[in-house]
Amino acid sequence: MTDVDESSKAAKRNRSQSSVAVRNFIGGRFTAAASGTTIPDIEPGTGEVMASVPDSDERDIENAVSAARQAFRAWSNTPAAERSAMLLRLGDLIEGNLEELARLEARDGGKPISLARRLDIPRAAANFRFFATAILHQSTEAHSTDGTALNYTLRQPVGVAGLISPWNLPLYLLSWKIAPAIAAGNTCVAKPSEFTPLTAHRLAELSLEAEIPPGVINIVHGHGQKAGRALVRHPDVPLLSFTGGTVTGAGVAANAAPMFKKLSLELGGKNPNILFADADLEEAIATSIRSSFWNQGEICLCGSRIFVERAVFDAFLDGFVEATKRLRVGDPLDETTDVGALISEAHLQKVSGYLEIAQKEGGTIHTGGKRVDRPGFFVEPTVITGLSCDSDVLQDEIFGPVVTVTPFDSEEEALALANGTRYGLSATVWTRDLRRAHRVAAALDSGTVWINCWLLRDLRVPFGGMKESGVGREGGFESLNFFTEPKNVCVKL
Ligand code: TXE
Repeated sequence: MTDVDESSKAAKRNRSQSSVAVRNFIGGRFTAAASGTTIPDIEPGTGEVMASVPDSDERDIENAVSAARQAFRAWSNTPAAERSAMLLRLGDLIEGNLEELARLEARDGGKPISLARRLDIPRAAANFRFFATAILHQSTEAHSTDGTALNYTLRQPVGVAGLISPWNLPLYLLSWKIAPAIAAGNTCVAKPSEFTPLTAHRLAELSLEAEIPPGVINIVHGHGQKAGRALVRHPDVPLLSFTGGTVTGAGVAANAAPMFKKLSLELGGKNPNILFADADLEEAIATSIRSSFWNQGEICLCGSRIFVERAVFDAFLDGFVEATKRLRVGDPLDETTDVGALISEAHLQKVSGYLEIAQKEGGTIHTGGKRVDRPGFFVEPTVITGLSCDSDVLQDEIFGPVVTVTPFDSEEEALALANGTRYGLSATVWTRDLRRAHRVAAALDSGTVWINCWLLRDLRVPFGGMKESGVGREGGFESLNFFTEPKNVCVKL
């Protein structure tokens, strides 16, 4: 028997578990939605229902906000060192349950289990540990005003934080919001994506084990248009952190605007990956395979527009297409899988629509280009050349395993092409020329620029996007600043 046979058998064993009934987590208790109804949670790798999700509405949001408000005073007055210890315990519990959480994430979101093990779950644990420590080092400023007054700044928690997270990196992005919010002394109501509720449900259980007091973390599941919208519009939620699509983000901003809520929006991207002729081609190809196809291309930081200097265009394309062909598309629970399933049938249809546009517009599809003929929502990793940069394929966030490769002749042209979208989240630049690396980094419309790497993250650095990729920054002290309100106190001497 081959290794592949063994791992697909193991994948089947991992799936033989009964379907999960997800509950809301409000004031430390698990409850059904007030409506009494549920939403089916479909497993992308099989297309079958694997769990039921509470179909929550404004009544559940009201209960959760009320529990969070009640918990706020005690929690915000808990010494930072005690809050920190609880967050560290939660980080340890995530790490201690890594295997189970990785399996849940792979089944629920369609991502390869190897990626959940390597990326999603360790980074979720790291988020709690990082903010547990960061809160102990947050400092504020003081100014003596010509000997006549002393000004100092208090950084106070805001109250109940509304946290809305997407399906592509479910626990990773949820913890990216919950950890700084509660570390800074806020309580929260989180609304995970209705497509991927399972690790959020498990996080709620782990938060009880970590002895985080009831009401500090509340989790309400359900549709964005119902539960999410009610959270955004709730008058007792003064701060919102949202990660999701640009169109949804615009709706969140519009709903929040009349109440002047503090807002952080992490939205879509259509990120350039620029390769100059002097780059290390082998390393650039290996990393570009990950930046193109990791998590099926469903990461807002994926580099879906590759621009290559003409002198090495053919060499890059040959190597890149060959490496793409070697990727194994398959069961997310299979240890040997490189590319799993897209999140839903609807999303697969959206991605397929762009493959049709590419064909209609005369693009050359070097590999991929089709749905994989098996149950679930699988699309072949696809490499396209020959499209105009005005094409929707190069302008819209496809959020699938689809990349374009386009030649350029000069640094100036590369910059114009890279900046020629409405997005500005991240960019990668490949070159050995130090001066050019810094020059291009400064000129890119992008919240993050990676030089000769991709997704190398340091939690201390600011993270967020320009243009339609979002508003505000999170990460490190940017997050702690966002989740606190600065108050100036002026004392006359
Ligand atoms: O995400 P939505 P969708 C992009 C990607 C994808 C597109 C649409 O291009 O194809 O967005 O994805 C909640 N008020 N990204 O529609 O709608 C929703 O329940 C309040 C990029 O699945 O943005 C979920 O919890 N909340 C992105 C969250 O918003 C609402 C990751 C995100 O869902 C709401 C995901 C409303 N009116 C998709 N409507 C990234 N930046 O990484 C929905 N929600």
